[in-house]
Amino acid sequence: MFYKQLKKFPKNFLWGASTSAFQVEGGWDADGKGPSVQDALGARHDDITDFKVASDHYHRYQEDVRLFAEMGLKSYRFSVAWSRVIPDGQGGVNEKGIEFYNNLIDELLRYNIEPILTLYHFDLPQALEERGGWNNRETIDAFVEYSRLVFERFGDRVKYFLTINEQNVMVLHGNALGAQSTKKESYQQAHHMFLAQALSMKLCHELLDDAKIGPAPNIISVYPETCSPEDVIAADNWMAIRCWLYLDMAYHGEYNSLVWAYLCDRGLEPEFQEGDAEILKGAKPDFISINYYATMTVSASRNDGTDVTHREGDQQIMYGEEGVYRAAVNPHLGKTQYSWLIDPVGFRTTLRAVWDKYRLPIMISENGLGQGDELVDGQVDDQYRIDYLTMHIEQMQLALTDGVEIFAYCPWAAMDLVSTHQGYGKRYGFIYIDRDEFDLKELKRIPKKSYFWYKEFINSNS
Ligand code: BGP
Repeated sequence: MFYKQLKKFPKNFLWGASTSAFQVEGGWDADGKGPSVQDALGARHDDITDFKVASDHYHRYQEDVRLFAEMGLKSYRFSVAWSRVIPDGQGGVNEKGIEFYNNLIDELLRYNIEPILTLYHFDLPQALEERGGWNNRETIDAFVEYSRLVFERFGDRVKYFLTINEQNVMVLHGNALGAQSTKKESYQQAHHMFLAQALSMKLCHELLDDAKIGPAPNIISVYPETCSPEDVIAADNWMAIRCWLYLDMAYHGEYNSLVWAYLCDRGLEPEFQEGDAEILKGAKPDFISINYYATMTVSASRNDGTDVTHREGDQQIMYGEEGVYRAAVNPHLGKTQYSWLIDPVGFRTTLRAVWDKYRLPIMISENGLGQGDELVDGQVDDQYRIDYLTMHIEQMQLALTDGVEIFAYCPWAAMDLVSTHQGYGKRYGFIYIDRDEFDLKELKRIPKKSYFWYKEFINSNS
């Protein structure tokens, strides 16, 4: 299908950019911050960049926000480090931590940049982890208490909240993020997170009249390798397990029936306590946020013990699962330097599918290209990133023309930051931070070519 004319992005479209606390802030123990699971993970590996200093945004947020403003950002998506504001995860509040986010929010608003606040982005307070983390139902109460604090202290100025970043990635690939859980435990943890999310969304609506809140899983399209009906079913299975479960829970407050059947069949179904079903149904999101990087392609499981494979460097972390799916190669897609697939058309497909299923406005909270950018004569020529983002924005505009309601685009990342598991050399930002993996240098901020491109783009589209 083609259009003679494409729909224009609305004037108030929230062109933005994203970061997360543990990847950008540094100041890991500054002013009373408690450790998070990410700090504990860093301490276990001295061969990878740790998050102690990261991009030192904690100490340089004013300079950073000024640069965001000069880039013309209309929104900025960041996360609050739970253990910065409640060092033990539950109980005492660290006013210094609150002050940091108050200052950051005020600074953003001074430049008319809409703050978009993620409550929880991979950095559970270590104190809670030591008490069982998400296996322990007390973590649900702790999350609700923490949400209340965030809504009460920042809700007078923040209008958009995201609950949990990429819950599906934490559940499916928790090991890559430092968790060591069995599959059974992972689904019990997921159940507790669903409850925490529902309670937090409900509380947000009770406390704040104007605020909007939504989930932020990593949502993609899963293609069948061929038109064999078995491959199609495999793609459908994996799409339900990997993606729809998380949005269905946020929206319907009910387990996707296919996924529930799969969980029961394997003895992975979580334990429900009395009242859980009501809690899950007791809240609805106002919008859906998705992180999109690339699609996946799968074929039918051979069920012969060979489905599970590990493809080094592959973003899809395509392990496969006996009886469910098998990783397949998509010969139609290119890859980034880090072997992540590039599929802008899949972005449009994904946006259409999410809109069709839920009919809620969509925010894109992540999308971007990680590359080992180089600083040459004081400049970074990241034309590849401009090309990547341009292709995705074109497809987003097509989706908009298809009728999908989209209101925000916040590519990853506003500035260079530490990758979740591939160090500082893998850069995503519009702003280069001059540091190496281990040599912090002066952490100078240097706008890349993509910074000037995005500035021009936002300027002519708003
Ligand atoms: C998403 C995470 C982000 C970010 C991004 C890039 O899954 O929400 O925190 O890290 O992916 O991934 P990576 O850092 O592994 O390259």
